[in-house]
Amino acid sequence: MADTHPSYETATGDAGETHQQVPVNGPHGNQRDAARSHLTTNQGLRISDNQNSLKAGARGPTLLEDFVLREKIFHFDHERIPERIVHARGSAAHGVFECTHAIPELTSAGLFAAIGKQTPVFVRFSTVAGGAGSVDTPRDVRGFAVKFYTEEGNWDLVGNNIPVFFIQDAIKFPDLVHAVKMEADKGYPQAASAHDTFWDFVSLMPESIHMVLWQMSDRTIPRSPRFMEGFGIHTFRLVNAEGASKLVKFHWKPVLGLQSTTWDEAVKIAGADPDYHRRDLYEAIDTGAFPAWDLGVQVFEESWAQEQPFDVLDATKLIPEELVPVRIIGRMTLNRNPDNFFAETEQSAFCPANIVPGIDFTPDPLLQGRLFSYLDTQKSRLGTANFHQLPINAPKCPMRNFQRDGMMQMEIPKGRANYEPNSLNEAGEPTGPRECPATGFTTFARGMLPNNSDQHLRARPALFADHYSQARLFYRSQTPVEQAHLASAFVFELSKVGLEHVRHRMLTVLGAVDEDLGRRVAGGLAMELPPPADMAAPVVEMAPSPALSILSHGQPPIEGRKIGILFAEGSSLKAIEAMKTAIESKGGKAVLIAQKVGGIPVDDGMLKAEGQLMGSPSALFDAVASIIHPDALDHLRSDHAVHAWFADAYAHCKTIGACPATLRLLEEWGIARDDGIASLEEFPDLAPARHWDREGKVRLLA
Ligand code: HDE
Repeated sequence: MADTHPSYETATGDAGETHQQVPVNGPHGNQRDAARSHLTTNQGLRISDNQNSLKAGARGPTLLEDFVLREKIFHFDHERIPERIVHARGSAAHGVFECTHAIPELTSAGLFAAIGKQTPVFVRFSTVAGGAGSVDTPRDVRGFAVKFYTEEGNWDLVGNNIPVFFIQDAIKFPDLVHAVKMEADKGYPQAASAHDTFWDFVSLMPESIHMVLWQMSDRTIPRSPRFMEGFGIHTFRLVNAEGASKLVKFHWKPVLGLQSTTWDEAVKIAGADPDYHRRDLYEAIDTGAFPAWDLGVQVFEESWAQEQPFDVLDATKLIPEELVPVRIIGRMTLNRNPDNFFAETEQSAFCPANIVPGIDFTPDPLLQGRLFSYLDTQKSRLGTANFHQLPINAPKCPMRNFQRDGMMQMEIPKGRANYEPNSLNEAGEPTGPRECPATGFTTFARGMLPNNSDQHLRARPALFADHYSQARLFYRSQTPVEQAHLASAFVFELSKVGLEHVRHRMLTVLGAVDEDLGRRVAGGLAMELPPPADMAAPVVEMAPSPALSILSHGQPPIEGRKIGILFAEGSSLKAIEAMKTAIESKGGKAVLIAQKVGGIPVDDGMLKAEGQLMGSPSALFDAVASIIHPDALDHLRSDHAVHAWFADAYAHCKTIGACPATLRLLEEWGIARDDGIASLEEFPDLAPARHWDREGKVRLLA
């Protein structure tokens, strides 16, 4: 009977066998829900049974005829596409960019034309080296790719969270990426630069050293994308409606401020929550705590650029903010999570060549290579030249041209006009679109930077030879705590390098950057500091730039930070609620943690935790508070997770808000009281300051 599937079919075996019951209709039996939409094949045919394949008898082989099964398995077999060759792991969000300071005198780009002008954006943050399934918190550069869906076409500002890059010329990019990815023979390490081939390569490429210093700084272990800066890196051009042009560098400044983890935290977070950044971004947006960034520009004249001791076309160099201030021109707010990770985040295709009138490229040889690479790789990743038609990539303004056909063409262009010029209008037919000399994109007639000649040479400009000045500037602009982190990061990474001569060579490079840095790293490796490496150009001393440091900006606010509150049996409900309110009234997020999540008796009823202690180590929080009853101490002190919670929070230099019973516990465990161990009353004001003076007491720093 077609309409009433029995849940079980009675199958009769050979004569003499007992009867067996064979499930034929799955766990839902013949449930029918008229309100539910119908499950269909890809051809729209309603499916009657999604639990059982079609067989020759209940115990017989599956029939080739079962097109429902074949279609389903076929599609599943092809669900994966190649992951990005770099920046494979990422997460993204939709949002809006709003112009807060119009700059029509600098650019004709419509999105900067008037205060209040809004442009939709899609932003993808990524790690670089690891595969799509790797963790969120390796030591790695982060991608910061923004697609602006402007009224004049899509503009992609495909940047990183570091303002400089490892190499000067695109021709070295495949070598760099091969060196940093898992080693070719071994297939490991995943998402890590701490191995022979990376350090072999960079120790032979002195142009990398400036970026390597940034990479060994806390910038590459960010607290989450919400607390990262972004940079367009290259020098671009702004062109106004009159055709006058200035040079520009783009900066994103997080409204919540810059914040990083410590290395030990990053390692622990990788185990406790491999999706830490992805989750952080998703949850912040989901709960209405929309992350935001200000877009700033450093604008300068070509004549100014020509007087500098560095070349603005060299992507291994930055322009200190103290030399050219960053002017804020707009704010980007991420306010909507993607509905579908694959369709949007995975299929998004960013490309530095996606540009709009009013913005143009420069001959930076790294940028020039990128202008080719992205479109090329996306054809191979997304399988067809028509990937621009995917909803996430399609411009929101009209898109019309004579490009036709190709695999997976989704549009149905009408008429015969698929070439230009044509005179089909004379036959009463549509002619199709026409070029627009007045409003269309025109490449800026390039200014003649002195190092920008018409000759075609395989050469680099003379100033590109200075690899050390800005690396030294970076190191000397850090606070002592950051310098110690940097040196310790080098020690960690180089300790993983098995090739003695590579370590030795790296020490010559570091000694050339700064003798103090070289000595610390050599000390950490128990090696002698060799003489500094030869330099292709002399070092130019530059005044320190505090803007390059994360910690010189003072105590971060509690807004947007996550605070863990530990409670146990008998804890004071009133005190917990008061703490939660104090944190949340300042814009922080309080998360209740206990040994069990289902509900624990507190002094005034039952309280449910939002996180179980074992799965919520203190590394996941910006600061921790603990509200416990003295009677719970016996039980808590025997739990290693409790000890680790406090010991890690202490070692990660976090503020600990402690009730008197917690103080007893800390004292027993030898966690000495200091300025960062606060009473419950002081805690909300002090969190999430870090107490870096502890660091030297808990770990060996280089
Ligand atoms: Fe990329 N880069 N890159 N890159 N890059 C890619 O494009 C490339 C560089 C950056 O979230 C690829 O679609 C070359 C600098 C981001 O989807 C590929 C060179 C900067 C993303 C590619 C560079 C970046 C990519 C891989 C040297 C910072 C992720 C997958 C000339 C300004 C975008 C893809 C996303 C992705 C090539 C250097 C940023 C292979 C050849 C410098 C944020 O096309």
